[in-house]
Amino acid sequence: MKKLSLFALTLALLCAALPAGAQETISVYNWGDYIEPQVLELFEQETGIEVIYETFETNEDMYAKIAMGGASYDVIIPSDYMIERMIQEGLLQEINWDNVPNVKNIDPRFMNAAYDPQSAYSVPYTWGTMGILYNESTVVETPTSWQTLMDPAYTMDMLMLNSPRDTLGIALVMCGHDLNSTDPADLEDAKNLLVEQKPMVLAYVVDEVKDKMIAGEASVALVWSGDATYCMGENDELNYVVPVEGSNIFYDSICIPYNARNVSGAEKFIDFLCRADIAAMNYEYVGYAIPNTAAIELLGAEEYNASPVNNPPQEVLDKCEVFKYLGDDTRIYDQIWTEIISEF
Ligand code: SPD
Repeated sequence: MKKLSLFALTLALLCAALPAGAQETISVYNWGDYIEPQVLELFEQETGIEVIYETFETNEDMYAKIAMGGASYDVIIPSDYMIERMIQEGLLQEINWDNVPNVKNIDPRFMNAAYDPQSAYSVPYTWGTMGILYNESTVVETPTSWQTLMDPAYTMDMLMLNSPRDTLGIALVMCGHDLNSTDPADLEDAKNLLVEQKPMVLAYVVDEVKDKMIAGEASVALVWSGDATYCMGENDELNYVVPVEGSNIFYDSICIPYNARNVSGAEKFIDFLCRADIAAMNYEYVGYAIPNTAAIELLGAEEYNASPVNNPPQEVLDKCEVFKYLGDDTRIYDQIWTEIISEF
């Protein structure tokens, strides 16, 4: 009897500690400026699940936080090479496709990519290229080559990306090397080029590039194509080119980390993002090309594909390469980047 009342008391105390009707939540960790805020509101209204939303600036920042294990997120949106790394390191969990029926809207050409060959861990969200965003009214001549970013005419008039893999990758291409090179001599060339370029750089930025280019604070900038689309929509004098030497093509995809707390909520959110109307609304806000065929139909495929930023010519795509995870050599990239950026 005594035992029973002790049990009843413990139960009562436990129940009192649990908030009645506790709010279901999911935590989402995404790039800055990478979702239409209304999408979050609509999801909350439709599902009753509250979204706790945090942003990061680079794949490397996001990775560090998750790999250290200090943070738990239900949904993250890394890029290709980082997904490859996180799969290898056991930092992602497989997606149960039965719970993501809207994956049917994703163009099959974007599935089973090299970074996730079985499409077990990721759902394509956006994609794009890297290139030069330039102001037609202030450039000396229309850029066609990456060498524009070494032109002293743009001293303190150019913006570079504060993102190690992106900027070093393009520096490798500028030196005539492969953008996935791990050859120490190639990387030394890339480093020397960035050191030489540094006195000409007004700032190393990520999302701030948009306000600065729209406001005419610089003539040229190394950007991701979606940000170019956004800026070109705000300022008619801006244009975008993927230089002739070739570039990076990237894919950002939605994943569930190994230590997610609300997997079923995460799947609901992923499915919501794959819905045609939601993906279309999101595209109109963020500006990045989307792999969602049903959303492109809704937006009007003809108009969507008329943009060479969304739909680059085949000869441009042929010269673009995806970043790969480089294993231990990633450390050399990190070291070089720290040396470059720390003195700025
Ligand atoms: N506003 C941030 C957009 C992020 C785009 N991702 C680019 C990934 C390049 N590897």
